[in-house]
Amino acid sequence: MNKPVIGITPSHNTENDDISLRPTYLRAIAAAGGLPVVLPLEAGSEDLRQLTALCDGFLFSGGPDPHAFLFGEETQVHCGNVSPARDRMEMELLTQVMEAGKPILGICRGIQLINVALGGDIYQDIPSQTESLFPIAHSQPFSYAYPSHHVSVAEGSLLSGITGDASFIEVNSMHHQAVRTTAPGLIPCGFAPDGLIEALEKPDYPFLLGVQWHPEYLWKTHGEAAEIFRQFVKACRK
Ligand SMILES: [Mn+2]
Repeated sequence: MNKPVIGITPSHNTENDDISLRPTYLRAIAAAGGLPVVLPLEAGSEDLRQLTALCDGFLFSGGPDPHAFLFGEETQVHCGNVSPARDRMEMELLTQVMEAGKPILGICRGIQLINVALGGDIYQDIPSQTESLFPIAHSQPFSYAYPSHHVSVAEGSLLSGITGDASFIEVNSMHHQAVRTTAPGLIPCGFAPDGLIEALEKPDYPFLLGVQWHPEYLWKTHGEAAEIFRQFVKACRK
């Protein structure tokens, strides 16, 4: 039986215009039974349409900050690097993939990109735009292979179907931006102890899950991280 083909959006080095992808994304998808392929950044509408038809599911990977113009703001002083080329490709790809109704997994930048594309917005910089009595290091000071904070999982959600009995899971954290206003049609399904939204899903869609953490660094040691990839690839089989 052919494996589901999972198209993964690439990282873009805006200094030298290279694209790349950390191999742990590919290994996580492969371990879950999928066949991962890295998508090209330079693909026009027609090419993206063909790629949308070719792949069975799409992973929107981590990366730089979505440009503030995408959600109607000016760039603030603590915003990080951006890639307009990647913004364009991913925004257009997401539109086409959603028209086709194919499964979508967003990781880190991915959850932010999905939320912005569907009409929500994000904090451009968590430390300077939020005040919490319970500060959490969302840019963790140690290896991504170790979890650094917890996420509480909403009951009855797609995510809870993945995490099973565990309603309070351990995640890593390497983001300085986060979902602020949730886009229409999306619902938050995971929260950090400081209240930040760490996961989003779309209940009326075959499979659309965005997570703010990086399960691709945890899948070997944390069952629910591996299960995110397994359930995603399973949805792509249909
Ligand atoms: Mn976090």
